[in-house]
Amino acid sequence: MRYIHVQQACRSMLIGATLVLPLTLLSACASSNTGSSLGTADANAQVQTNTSNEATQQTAQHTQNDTNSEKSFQEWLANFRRDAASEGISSQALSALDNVRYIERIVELDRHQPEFVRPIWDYLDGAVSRTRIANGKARLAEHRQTALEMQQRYGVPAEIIVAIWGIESDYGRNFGNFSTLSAFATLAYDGRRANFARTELLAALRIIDSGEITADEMIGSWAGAMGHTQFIPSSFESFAKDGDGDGRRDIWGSIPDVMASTANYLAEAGWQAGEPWGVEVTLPAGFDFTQTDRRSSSEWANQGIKAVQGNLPHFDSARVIVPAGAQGPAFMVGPNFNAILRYNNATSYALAVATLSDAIMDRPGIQQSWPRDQVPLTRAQVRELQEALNARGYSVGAADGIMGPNTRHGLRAFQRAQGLVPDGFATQSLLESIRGR
Ligand SMILES: [Ca+2]
Repeated sequence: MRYIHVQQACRSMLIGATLVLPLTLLSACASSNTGSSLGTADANAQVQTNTSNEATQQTAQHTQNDTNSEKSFQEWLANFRRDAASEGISSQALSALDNVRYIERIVELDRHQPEFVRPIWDYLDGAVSRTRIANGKARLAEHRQTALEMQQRYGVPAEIIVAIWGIESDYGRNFGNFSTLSAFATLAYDGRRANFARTELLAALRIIDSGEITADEMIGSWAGAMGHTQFIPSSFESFAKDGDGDGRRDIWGSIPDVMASTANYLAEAGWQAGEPWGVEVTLPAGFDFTQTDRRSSSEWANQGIKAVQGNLPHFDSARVIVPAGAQGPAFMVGPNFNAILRYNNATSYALAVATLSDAIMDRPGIQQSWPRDQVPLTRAQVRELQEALNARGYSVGAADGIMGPNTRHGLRAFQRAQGLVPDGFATQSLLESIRGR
């Protein structure tokens, strides 16, 4: 749910600029996703220099497309309504579908892929900013009793609960203003992730049926993540908790419910009470980076791994990760890091939650430097790398432009075969070297 914050900023920009050039504006939003405020300025300049003729043509075309889409969307919705009725949704809840709209912007956002893969240090700079840390301390002070109560109940530390809140919705200041029903109806109709969205739309209607929230109050991100905790409806059904005991699980308005739901999610994801998320470590010279399996902290210590500060915590089962390769910081992460990954399966996300929680408690931040001079690969370059690895027999799956686990695994094997440090981190120089072989 990382780019919700970006999308929010862009949303107000879109409203301000009317519908003249939505696609240009959206690409500007994507560049702000890579941390560039210049993209926004460029887009504004383009809107201002756009001639009124072009604007009129584009608006006319937009309206025509909207009319066609709207007509077949209403047909789709009528079919869905019949199916939902046969699956037991009450007619009262089904009446909420009367106000559901097809939202073109959601389809555009869903189809958009940013050109650059944002480096982890760039993401962390934004996600764990000084303001975010200061606000986290203030929120923890304000809700300390509630947070400690949920820590007691679920075994998840108060500062982790607050850190998730901070990363997911900027402590509730920014959880999105899209109708969840319209978001999932649009995504289900659009078809790219139809089954997922349809399942979530049904779950959303069941939640409305339960009386815990009205359709009007059920709001969240364009992608359907709801309220302070950014739960999709199926997660809400499985994990949301009534923290204040009023009989409703209100992740939009009740901070005790928000905190209980987040803590319960992490507890269900395997959070181990009393264990840290992990620790920053130094690796010995000649460390074997192909060791991606889990070992106990004493086994890692036997290889010469040390905590950057203090002693290694005890883990029965921990991984060593180098999110920016051998030239960047290294971490030993335990089961609680994996629990955070269940909330959002991205190392950058989990590290943001972990380091924000530490900063809120005035624990030291990451000590080793990120390789900030590395120019990130574009998506096209990642695809090129994937195709090159596949062509050389390192099967990494479909070339989708995303550096996932399979790509990193194949990359490590290639690096090792070439006598390079097998850290699975893709750089421009690595791309050069694979082009040359
Ligand atoms: Ca409640």
